[in-house]
Amino acid sequence: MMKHELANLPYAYNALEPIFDEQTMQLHHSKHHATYVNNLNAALEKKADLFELSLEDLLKSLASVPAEIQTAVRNNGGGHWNHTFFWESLAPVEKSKASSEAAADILAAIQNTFGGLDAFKEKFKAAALGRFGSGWAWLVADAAGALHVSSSPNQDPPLLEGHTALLGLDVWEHAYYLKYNNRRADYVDAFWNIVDWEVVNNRFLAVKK
Ligand code: MN3
Repeated sequence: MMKHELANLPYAYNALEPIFDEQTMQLHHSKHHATYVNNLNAALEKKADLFELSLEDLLKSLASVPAEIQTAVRNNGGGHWNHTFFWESLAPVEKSKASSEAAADILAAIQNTFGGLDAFKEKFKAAALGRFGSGWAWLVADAAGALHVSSSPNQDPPLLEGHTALLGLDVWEHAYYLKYNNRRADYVDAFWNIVDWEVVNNRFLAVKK
C-alpha cells in the first residue's frame, strides 16, 4: 500500500521572492498542501484498495469512488494534484525570464488562439478575478488539443472536465493574502514573473503527441 506523499518543492521557500514571499510559500506548502495530502490518506484508509491507484487515476475514476469518501477524495485529492502541478509550474524570476526562449510551441499556440500573449493574460486574469470565492484559474487543452482559459471552484482539477492542465493559478486567499492582502488582481499580474514557460511548453507538446 502506497500512501500519498508531499514532495519537497523543487526550489527553496524563498526562491520566488519578491513575487511569492517566503512565509506564504512555507505555509502554503508545509501546512495547506500537507493537509490535503493527510486528509486524502485519511479518507482512503476507509477504502484501502484505492491506494493502488495513482492520484491522477483516482481522480479520473472519481465517479466510482464510494459515496462516503467521494467528496473528501475530490477536495483533498484535487488539492494535492493542483498544488503539486502549481509548484512545478513556477520558477525564480531569472529562470522564468529565460524559460520563454524554450517555449516557442505554446507561445505560438497562444498567439494563434487568443491573438497574442497580452490578450491571453487578460483573459486569464478575468478568469482569476471572476472566480467568486476560492478556486483556480487555468490554461487547458481539450481532447482535440485546442487551448482554453477556464476556472474551477474549490480544488477541482481540470481533468474532472476532461481537460489537460497546462498552467494554473491558485486564487484561494491563502495563496496571496499575506503579501497582496485583498488585491487578487495584483497577485495575478505578479504571477507572470515566475511562470516556468518551458514546463508549460513541455505539457503542451505531450498533449500534441
Ligand atoms: Mn492553495
